[in-house]
Amino acid sequence: MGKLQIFGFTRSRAMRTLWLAEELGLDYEHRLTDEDGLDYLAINPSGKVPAIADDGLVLTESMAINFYLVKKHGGDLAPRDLAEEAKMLQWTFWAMTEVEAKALMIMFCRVLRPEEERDEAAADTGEADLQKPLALLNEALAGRDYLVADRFTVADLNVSAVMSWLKLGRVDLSRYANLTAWMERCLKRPAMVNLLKS
Ligand SMILES: N[C@@H](CCC(=O)N[C@@H](CS)C(=O)NCC(=O)O)C(=O)O
Repeated sequence: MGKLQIFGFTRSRAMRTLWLAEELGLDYEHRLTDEDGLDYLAINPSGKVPAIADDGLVLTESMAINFYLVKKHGGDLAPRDLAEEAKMLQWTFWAMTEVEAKALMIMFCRVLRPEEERDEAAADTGEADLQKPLALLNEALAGRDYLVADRFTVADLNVSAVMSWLKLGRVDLSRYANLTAWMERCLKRPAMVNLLKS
């Protein structure tokens, strides 16, 4: 049996898969796509990260990878029944479709692009558009520590990984107390903190 291989640099969407692998205590190999002798396009023809290779299975799409790994290895992060799984998928799809693209756009327009290519107006519009989804998430977290169950699950990991782009994009979250407390709870977990040190 080959060791699980996770492809993609840490500060990318590969982070959510590396984070999960750390949470699950998996024995894995972290590989970069520009590694000497590696034909990454044969693994993922889009060239994007992350991808994994596991026992002959090659899988792309960060959130599909995370559901595969958590269901394969089980434990507290995994769904315990169909209803939990459905809610975990619901929140994961929600983050990907309602938040991720805008969060990335803001991060690039405000912080990551070279100064002369930044676009504060586009970032401000994106931030205004995100107020509804952010208020919804904040409300969903009222009176609870985690999104789906009374424990940290793959839903919290997936959604907070998307939300972490907002922090990097300097989006003002100060009016969303439940959301910021939950993000702190998730993003300060030892597995994530250690990953960011590496
Ligand atoms: N929907 C994909 C998106 C993957 C993606 O766009 N990854 C970025 C890094 S965060 C990438 O590889 N970009 C390089 C490129 O577009 O060529 C997923 O969630 O895995």
